[in-house]
Amino acid sequence: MTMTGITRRRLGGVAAGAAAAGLAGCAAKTGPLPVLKDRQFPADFTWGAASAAYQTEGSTEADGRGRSIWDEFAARPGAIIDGSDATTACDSYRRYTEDADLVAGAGLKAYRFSIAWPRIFPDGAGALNEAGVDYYSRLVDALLDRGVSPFATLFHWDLPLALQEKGGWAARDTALRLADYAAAITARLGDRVKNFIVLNEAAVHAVLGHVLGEHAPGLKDAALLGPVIHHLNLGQGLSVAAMRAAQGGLSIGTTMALQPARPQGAPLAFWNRPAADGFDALWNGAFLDPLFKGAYPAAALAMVEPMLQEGDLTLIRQPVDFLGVNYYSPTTIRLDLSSPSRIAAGEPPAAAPRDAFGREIDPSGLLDMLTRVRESYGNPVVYITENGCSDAFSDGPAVLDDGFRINYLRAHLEAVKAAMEAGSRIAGFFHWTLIDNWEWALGYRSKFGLVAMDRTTGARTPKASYVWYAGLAASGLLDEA
Ligand code: GCO
Repeated sequence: MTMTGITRRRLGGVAAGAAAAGLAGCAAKTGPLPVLKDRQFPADFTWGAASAAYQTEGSTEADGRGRSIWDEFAARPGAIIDGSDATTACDSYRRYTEDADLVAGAGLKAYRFSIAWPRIFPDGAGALNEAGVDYYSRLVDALLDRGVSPFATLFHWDLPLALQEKGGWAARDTALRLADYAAAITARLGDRVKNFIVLNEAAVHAVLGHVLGEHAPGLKDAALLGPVIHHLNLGQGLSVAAMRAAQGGLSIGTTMALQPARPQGAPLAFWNRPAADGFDALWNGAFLDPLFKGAYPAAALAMVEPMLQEGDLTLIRQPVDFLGVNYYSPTTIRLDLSSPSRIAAGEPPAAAPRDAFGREIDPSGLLDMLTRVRESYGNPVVYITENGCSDAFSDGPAVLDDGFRINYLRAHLEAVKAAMEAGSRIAGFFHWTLIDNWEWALGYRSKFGLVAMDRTTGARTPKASYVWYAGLAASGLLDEA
């Protein structure tokens, strides 16, 4: 199965015209949002920032860390747009107390980071690397000392290379290894970390890593999609069960990249509708349905069925304490009869505003997904675990006076508030991201931070959005545009 023209950037809109769209585009919004009753978030709403190990830590050879699939992928000629790698990134492995200061300095009460599996199990399984655990233990203590709750993601795409060599997520065994790792982390950090996120955006990892070859492990084999989806889901279920068995009192969730799939030419897009529905089933339904309903959508079932073993769907349907929702933009899909999947990236409406990164800006897509989670999946507690926008592509310094980012955030927080007023149980919001970092295949050219980083010195400089977000976290009152 191929999905014509679908790339990381097109998933969030369309690449063409990104530069031309300019920063001014970030100010606009489309799609009807209901008028808010008020703009005050509850006092107990959690304001946070999010990051990921591979994008920030650097020190990829320190203290016995094993190799990850991203080390291998980034070294391939042409894999990373600017030829960079993440061996330094934000140098957070050494500068984590500065990061913790920045989180606390903005008055944020939570920090979402991920744990690098290859630091804990350098060979993917077997002997645990104490020095790797120590790093996260120190990071957790630094956060707690500053009154910040750690939210730890267990798998943010950096699989130990040794597991990939045994088949990676196409192999059922990887799901069992994830559960071992989850249990080990719970035993070591569960005394202080109360909030865990098992997977980050399994759909992105499955599709971009295994079908499109744009992310590690860089495979282009559509036949892997079913096995990878199912084993990620299975690993999640096994992990939740293992963590609960290891310790009570934890709040355990998982994070999905939820994107409404809109048929090109909507609202009269009946021709493209089946392709959009097919994409939705693979991208959203293949993860939401097994978790909350214990079943795969029909379009996904055909792919995963050969891997399904008795009891798997019960294991996957482990109750979670919350769902993490990452949202950046909707995606537009068209029917492509020349593609075996019939799914192709479409063109968003011509008038749709774009961010400087080329992604369509439409907070109504976030409201749509939050509404669907509430109405179709039993209204679980939700944290928005990522939302934010990038500067225009550039090898130069970040834009410090980033009013476009404030506008983007304000518009998406209006969607969050609208969902809450309609009954969604949304407990918090994590800005993606704290510090400009290594944006996967886009290297250092794309910058999403509240804080800029000088790549030569590592010095951190808060942007206007950092000050704005700090004000919001202090009052909980969303200002008017
Ligand atoms: C994601 C990622 C982040 C990206 C962000 C911006 O989960 O998609 O967690 O790693 O950097 O989405 O593209």
